[in-house]
Amino acid sequence: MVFWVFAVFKYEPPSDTIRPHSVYLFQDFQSFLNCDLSRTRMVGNQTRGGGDGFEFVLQRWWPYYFACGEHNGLHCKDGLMRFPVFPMFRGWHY
Ligand SMILES: *[C@@H]1O[C@H](CO)[C@@H](O)[C@H](O)[C@H]1NC(C)=O
Ligand SMILES: [Cu+2]
Repeated sequence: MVFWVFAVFKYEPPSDTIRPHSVYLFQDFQSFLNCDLSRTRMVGNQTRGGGDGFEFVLQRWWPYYFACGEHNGLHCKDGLMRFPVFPMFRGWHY
């Protein structure tokens, strides 16, 4: 049996009134804590979150750490735009 776990990201694309956002995936928890973007991978650029957003496949049962990468981590540092994702196995449902 194959099953997929996704994180779904949805954010407004930039406009006159909306400041841009983006999604970066950290390689380690320490970088996440410090909002250190030097060891990250962009998974969603500024326009990618528009419409229905996009899905990011979580391939392993371990924590994923995401943050907005704008202004060199400022949105991350202000505490609002970073979050961990813990894929959880909730059992089989029939
Ligand atoms: C952002 O990502 C989308 C979807 O992957 C792509 O079509 C678009 O060209 C990208 N925009 C920029 C500015 O890189
Ligand atoms: Cu942001």
